[in-house]
Amino acid sequence: MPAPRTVLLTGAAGGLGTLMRGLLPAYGYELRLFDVTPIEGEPDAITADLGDKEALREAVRGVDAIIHLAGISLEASFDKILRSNIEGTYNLYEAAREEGVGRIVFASSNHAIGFTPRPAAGDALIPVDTPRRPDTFYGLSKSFGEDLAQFYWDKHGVETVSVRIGSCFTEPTSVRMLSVWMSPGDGARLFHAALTAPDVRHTVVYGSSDNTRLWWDLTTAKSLGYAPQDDSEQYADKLVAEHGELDPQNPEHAHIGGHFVTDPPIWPY
Ligand code: NAI
Ligand code: 15L
Repeated sequence: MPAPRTVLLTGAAGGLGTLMRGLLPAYGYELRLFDVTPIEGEPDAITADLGDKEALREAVRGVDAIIHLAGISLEASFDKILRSNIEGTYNLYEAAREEGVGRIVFASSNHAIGFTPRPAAGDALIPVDTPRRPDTFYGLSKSFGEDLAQFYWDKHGVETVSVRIGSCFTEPTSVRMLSVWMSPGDGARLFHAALTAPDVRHTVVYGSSDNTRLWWDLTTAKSLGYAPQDDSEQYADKLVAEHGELDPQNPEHAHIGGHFVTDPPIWPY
């Protein structure tokens, strides 16, 4: 596959989409933006829902690759998750297949494996082929997205890198995030690697910085050419002083998914 240049960024109005709109052009990408929420200052952005198959087909036409971030990013009723995340992701893959787009980077989530116990110090890191244990309907939709990606590779030859993102925000804001944080800079480095690595077929990777307190194995991400440069440890003293270390007896602290396991934040719309 030749190196992609024109990339459709779905979910471009969201938190991660906004960070990537700022960072990815430096890698030479020309971004086409898509979101149901209008984006101020971006008159060419496509404002449409993932349920609008015609709009999606037009949006993917002529792009070299897609970064698929759009969808409900927290817990919601099954009906809402079904419409935006499950049917919406299916609609996107169908549009890509119909228009001959060969590579998708899918924003999966750590919540696809949220009920996995977090490793204690000295335990092995969690591999990418650990059984999926979604912690929410949201996590279940990410698990579906990974299966959909595998199916579109096996059946139709559409390649995907499914990135099980930890927490991609400017700074980590909890002790859990010290383990799962992905700095925005490392996020852009990982998406760039996922867009350009040859022959990825369907590859699942964890999306985080190379944190001292890492819970999962970044080997597969690194095999795509990802070279993380950040580590959350610089924030550890402050966060541990504020909140204390994680308590293994507390179910919120004992699982990868953190508070999504016990009291997930609810999508507000
Ligand atoms: P966000 O909630 O800030 O952005 C999601 C965007 O998707 C919003 O702009 C929203 O308008 C759009 N959207 C929602 N439903 C849509 C629909 N039916 N049609 C078109 N657009 C729709 O979420 P964030 O944090 O930017 O995350 C982006 C993606 O990455 C999401 O898929 C999320 O599940 C995933 N992810 C993010 C993590 C993070 O740390 N930010 C961690 C793990 C996964
Ligand atoms: C996610 O999947 C969410 O989309 C994001 O908002 C964060 O909550 C993140 O996981 C996390 O686990 O911190």
